[in-house]
Amino acid sequence: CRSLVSVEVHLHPDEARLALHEEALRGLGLPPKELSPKWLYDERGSQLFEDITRLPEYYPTRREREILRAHAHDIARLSGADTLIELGSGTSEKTRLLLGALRHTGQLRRFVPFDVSEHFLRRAALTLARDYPGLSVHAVVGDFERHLEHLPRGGRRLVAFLGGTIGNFKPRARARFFQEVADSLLPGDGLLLGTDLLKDRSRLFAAYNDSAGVTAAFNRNVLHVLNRELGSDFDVNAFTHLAPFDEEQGWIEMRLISQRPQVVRLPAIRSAAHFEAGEVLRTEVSCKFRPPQVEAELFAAGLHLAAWWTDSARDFALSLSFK
Ligand code: AVJ
Repeated sequence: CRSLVSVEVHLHPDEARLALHEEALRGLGLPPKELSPKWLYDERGSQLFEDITRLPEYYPTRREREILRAHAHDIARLSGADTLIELGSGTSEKTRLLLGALRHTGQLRRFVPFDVSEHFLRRAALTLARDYPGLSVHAVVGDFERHLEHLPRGGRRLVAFLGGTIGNFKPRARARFFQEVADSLLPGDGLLLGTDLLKDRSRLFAAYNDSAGVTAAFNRNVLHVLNRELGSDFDVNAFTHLAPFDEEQGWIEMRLISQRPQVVRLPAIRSAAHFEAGEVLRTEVSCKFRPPQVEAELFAAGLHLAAWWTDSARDFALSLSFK
């Protein structure tokens, strides 16, 4: 049978490595030191994140799934989409709930997974094309902070950005991202956005400081990534994990804390990083939202809220907005 799978590449491995080099040079030179959460997701990091989603303390994945199970058909009907574009397409389970509902409307034609990992995308694309006969799968390899202009055109499109990954952007980058999404959409196209909501601080804390230490391993893994990609010599065991909630910023901040003074060599960028005892390296922020704030930020970018769903505990929310 004719294959309906195609792949379009806007981000090559060399470019990704160069981006990491530039980022590391900038971020490790800052006070306070920081890295982009992007580098958390090598193969082992992606596996550890999968493990996180199954932890008893980590509620977002389960809550979002609950919402999608209950409302995928409403989403499909309201969106009227024939094309589903998934940014940072994670596990295909949530994708399948949406594809199933969109297929049910009879309009589904195309699925566009958009992700940085070509390897991962190819695998997902082939599996989904096999499981949804007649669906054309067009994978796009890119960074959704830089390559949104390459979203395929045509048809009525629904862009899904799930999991609460929007929380990884700080406010300015978030506004820029919403604007870029809005600019790449046409009237009638929609954005399905997953946002984690503000809640009891002890539950927030527990979700990012789990008792089994999986999040700690996930966080520390970024140092292995740097050692591999930069030829650096981070002593991974000399850093501990802590992810406090910052009340002022409204975000969880993942930190690696140097347990002793140390100098880390960074050969690939001909540099070195000095850490004092107790010094913090920030590896991720994860913003938590109030619904009216999300609506206002979407509106500021020209995206109009059409519907809003939460789970039974109001832990997490999905919003559907249109250009
Ligand atoms: C994948 C970005 C949604 O912020 O909750 C999980 C990543 N970090 N535990 C999140 C994460 C620590 C996750 N996102």
